[in-house]
Amino acid sequence: MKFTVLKVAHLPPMLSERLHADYEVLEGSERGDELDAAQARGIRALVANGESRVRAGLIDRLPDLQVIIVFGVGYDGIDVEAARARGIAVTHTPDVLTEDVADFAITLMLGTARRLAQADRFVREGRWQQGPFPFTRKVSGKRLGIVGLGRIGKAIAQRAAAFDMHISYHGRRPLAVDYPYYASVTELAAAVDFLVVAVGGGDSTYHLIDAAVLDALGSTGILINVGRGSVVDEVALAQALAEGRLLGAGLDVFEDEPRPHAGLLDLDNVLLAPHMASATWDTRRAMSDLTLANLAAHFAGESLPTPIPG
Ligand code: A2R
Repeated sequence: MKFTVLKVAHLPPMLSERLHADYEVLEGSERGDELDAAQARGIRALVANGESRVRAGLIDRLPDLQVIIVFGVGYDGIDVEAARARGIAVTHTPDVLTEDVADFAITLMLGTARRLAQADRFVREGRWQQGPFPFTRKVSGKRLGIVGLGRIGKAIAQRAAAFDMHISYHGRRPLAVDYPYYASVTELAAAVDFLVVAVGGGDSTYHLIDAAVLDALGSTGILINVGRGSVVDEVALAQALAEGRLLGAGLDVFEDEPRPHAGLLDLDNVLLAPHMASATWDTRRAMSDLTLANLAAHFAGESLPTPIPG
């Protein structure tokens, strides 16, 4: 007998195909209102991605739901309280994507400071013949502030150390590391050249990077976000960039994906990426394997490889 799984997100074919081979897969929306009661009954697992919104309304429609499986490390879109109240487990895919996301944070930092996208356009559009490309900003040896020194934040620090950067960080509490700790994110921003956001989403980090933090980072500062779009006040960011109160930004995540704030699209001092930090073949394969391993462990009655903490 195949167990029934509800898929509410776009998943890569390498995962979807294996899901379809091993399970009875129903495709649904995040609201689930296309499911009639008979279809909803019997759904034991729900597969989402890191951007999915799985609210109490959907959970309530699924009387037999036992586990929510997230393809991604962030699970701020899942109503964890509603799931826990029903004894529904939640899993995600930490660790396997840490290196790629850290690599991409460094890519955005270098790309923004050295204006790589603009340089590419400069060559393609034949502007090189009229004169040299304007000077850019140095990265090596500069001051880097990391907001969220977790798995990804630490991997970013490791890479930045190879660039002789001076690293400091902000989190909810100081950690047993040698980098200077700032209890205030605004004070951290005032003390660095580059501020990299590597925290997850949710209420506790909503607009943590606001106008005051951006002003503290200042007209020579660069903001990088590989955490969650909701952490940065995008309207304030677009204004700061447009007015030159912030030098630049490199963003992989946005408040309303896939629609970055319109004000950002016309700016020349922001590097935009389509939430692709973990999107390499190797890592998406590893994330797919871990997603399936969590699902299989659940149905085998074994302990889950990577449940969310708490
Ligand atoms: O505050 P702590 O000690 O729990 O540190 C965590 C920090 N963090 C926060 N920092 C400041 N204010 C908050 N309200 C807050 N909440 C959490 O973020 C920890 O150092 C870091 C998250 O690290 P991990 O849980 O190890 O997650 P990982 O794998 O590094 O991924 C971070 C996020 C994901 O949630 C996705 O949204 C994105 O990166 O890909």
